[in-house]
Amino acid sequence: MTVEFSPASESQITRAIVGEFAKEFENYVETEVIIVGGGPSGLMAGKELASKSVKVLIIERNNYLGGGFWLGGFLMNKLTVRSPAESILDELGVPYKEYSEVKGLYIADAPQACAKLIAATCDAGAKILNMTSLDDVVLHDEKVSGVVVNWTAVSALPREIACVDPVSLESKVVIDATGHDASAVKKLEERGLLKRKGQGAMWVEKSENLVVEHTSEFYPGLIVTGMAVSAAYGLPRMGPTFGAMLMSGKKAGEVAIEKLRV
Ligand code: 48H
Repeated sequence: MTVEFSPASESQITRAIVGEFAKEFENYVETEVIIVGGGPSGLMAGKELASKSVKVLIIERNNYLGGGFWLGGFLMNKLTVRSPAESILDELGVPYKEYSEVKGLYIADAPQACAKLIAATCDAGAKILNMTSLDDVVLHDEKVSGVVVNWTAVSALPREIACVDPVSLESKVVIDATGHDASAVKKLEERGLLKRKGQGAMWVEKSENLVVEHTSEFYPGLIVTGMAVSAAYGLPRMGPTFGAMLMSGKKAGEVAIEKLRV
């Protein structure tokens, strides 16, 4: 097979990347919602918001999206959700089956589920900044009004050459979807503005309902979702099952939309 690719020079390819990135970045320096963390809860929140035409940017410190959603648990790539969260797998078009031993416990292939969630979030129109880490929050009149970010690579530099100042991005609402770390919440705690209760011990029967129930504005301008909810409110953990992450992300999107309407 012979293939003739259309002509383009090296410099034209570089210009295409730099030009498009800079244009998009400039456009999202001020946005409606910033989501920190591109795991299952953050992606789901991004999908929910973008599908309702909200201008939303997801900031992810890794070069890949998906967080813990690529693996079901214990390095095994089968993931589980409990009813009623299979409705979200339906929404995403993820094939799954009911586990033969337990009614209402569903299993899917994690790579397929994660890829479908990422695709759905991008298709809905959410924009992504990869390799970008939360450095701080923007705080105006006791309200979170954006984030301070830096390239993730900067934190890997030796201290003596790491004088790279971060930049700020403004938004009406910030969603902390950074998982167990609850990184944005932590920034407020460091200033004595609130206290994280810290994630509780494992109790799957209780935890998933509680995480979805507590998905809310934890501090003016800052909504928590996913495992950041457990860390903020001191709720039990659920281990390797993802229904609450997906449903909490969807709810965080809904809570943000309500806030934007006020
Ligand atoms: C930019 C950041 C920063 C930062 C982190 O860990 P995640 O998958 O989080 P959730 O809450 O969507 O899902 C949690 C789930 O994966 C899990 O761990 C469960 C269900 N555990 C239960 C249990 O009992 O243990 O994704 C968080 C994302 C990741 O992609 C991080 O790289 C990213 O946030 N992130 N991005 N700046 N400071 N901190």
